[in-house]
Amino acid sequence: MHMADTHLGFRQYGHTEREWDFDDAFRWAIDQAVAKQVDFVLLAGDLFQSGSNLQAITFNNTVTRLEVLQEAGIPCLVIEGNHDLPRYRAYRTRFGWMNALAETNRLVYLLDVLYATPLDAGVEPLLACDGHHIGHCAEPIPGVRVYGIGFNGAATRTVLERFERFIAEQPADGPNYTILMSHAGVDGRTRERTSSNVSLSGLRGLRPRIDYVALGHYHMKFSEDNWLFNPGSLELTSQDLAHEEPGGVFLVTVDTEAEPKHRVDHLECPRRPFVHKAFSLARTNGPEELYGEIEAFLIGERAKRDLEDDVKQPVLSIALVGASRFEPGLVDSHRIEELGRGILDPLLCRVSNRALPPGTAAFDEIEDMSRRDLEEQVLEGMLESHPDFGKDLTHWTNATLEVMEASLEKGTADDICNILGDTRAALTG
Ligand SMILES: [Mn+2]
Repeated sequence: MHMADTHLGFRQYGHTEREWDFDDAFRWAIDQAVAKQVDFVLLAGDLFQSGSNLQAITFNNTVTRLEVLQEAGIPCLVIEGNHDLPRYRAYRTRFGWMNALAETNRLVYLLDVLYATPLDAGVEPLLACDGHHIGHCAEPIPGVRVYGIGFNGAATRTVLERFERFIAEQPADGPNYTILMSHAGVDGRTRERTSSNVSLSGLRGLRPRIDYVALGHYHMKFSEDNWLFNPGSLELTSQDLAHEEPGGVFLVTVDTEAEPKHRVDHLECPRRPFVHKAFSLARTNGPEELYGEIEAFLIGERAKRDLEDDVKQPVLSIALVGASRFEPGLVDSHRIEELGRGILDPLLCRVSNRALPPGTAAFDEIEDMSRRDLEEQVLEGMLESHPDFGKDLTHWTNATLEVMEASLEKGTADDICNILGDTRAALTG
């Protein structure tokens, strides 16, 4: 089983229940591992939300969960993610939480091969398992070898290049199945492009020797070429990721005689539901109309919820966005919260009023708008202030949209003249 980014101890929105949600998710994953009788578990970093501010209860609960694996005889191999780093490291050692858990036999901690020893030709990697709980690689079952490379920040690329040279020098009659577990992002998976990312092309050199790349770091689920796998965070760590496929665990079945050597199934982690909706104030005439829209939306959501048997109350978040037609400060957020609580009975209800005063074009609030709505809003903003168009704003906005569409669809000049003529005729009667 391959999992990552459990972020234990994350008290999201300052809510204690959310902290237990992350614990529930971890317990679910461990129960799956035991129920499916997996040979071993890979935990690709970010076991904890905050290694620098780890609470005793989080550490204790984690130990309790890991002991379930231990009792079932399932080794758990781990690397250190950026969130796992302790506040201080003892001088010249890298002693952190993973060491602490490894020294008490709860985990097998894989240190970067490149750390302790300069990776020159002929270096023997230190093998963990069978009493040693810290090493550069481990063979949790015969014929399967797992290397670990934790979070390396800006050095990620260099470290992987060195690892590629190292692995190429290993004897060819090595293990039957080799896994590289690493905590790094992948280029192209989010809008950001950081130095701690890897690129698929940059990893190509590892392909002849590595059968499975077990990643963690990014919180959405993805895989590439049936070779590189990222399971996604178990619980939802950010509202921004709510539209992504939910994370969970990969169950990997290996048959080295077959081609390909593995079959990989993803199990989705049961999560607390999130209900999020952005309301644009650009097409609402006043607060009362807005409350009505929100109420209708919430009633619709409740109807959907009644059909599902979610045990957990949802997290509800309502955002007010767009360039408002009225003073956005007139909206009573408490009233919206009361509507939310009364209709959906959520765990918590977050209302954020990010709407802009009339006459401002709101370019930052476009995430939840369709292209058509956005274009309409921008055009309205431009035409509104013009003396010739402001009076019949809706007409001219629609006409402009039609002209845009006609030109995009390679309409002729005559088509465009006809649209303008029809608009004028409609206005002058
Ligand atoms: Mn993470």
